[in-house]
Amino acid sequence: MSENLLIENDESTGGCCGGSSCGTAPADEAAVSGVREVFVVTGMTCGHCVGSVTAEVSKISGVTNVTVDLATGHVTVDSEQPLAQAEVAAAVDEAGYELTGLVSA
Ligand SMILES: [Cu+2]
Repeated sequence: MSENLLIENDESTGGCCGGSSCGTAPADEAAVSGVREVFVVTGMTCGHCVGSVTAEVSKISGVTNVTVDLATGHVTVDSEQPLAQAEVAAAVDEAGYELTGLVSA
C-alpha cells in the first residue's frame, strides 16, 4: 500500500514542474490586488521613520500592503481600488513626513 502512495507522489511532482502552469505562479500575486502606486516621500532617515509611514499609510481604507524603500524614499502602496494622492499625502503628513510626488511604474 505504501508503494502505491510513493508512485503517486512521484508522478504528481514531476507533472507539476514540467507543466506550463509553473510560469503563472509569480504573476498571480501581483494580479490579485487591484492597484499599485509608488509615491516619493522625503524626510525618512531610518527604520523608525519607515515604520511610522508604513503604519499610517496602512490605515487608509482599501490598502492591502505598504512597502518602503528607505534608500530611494519610494513608498509602494498596494490597494483594492485607486487611492487619492491627497489621502496618501495626508497619511504621510500624519506620520511627520512629506509626500512629494508619484513615481510612474
Ligand atoms: Cu527615523
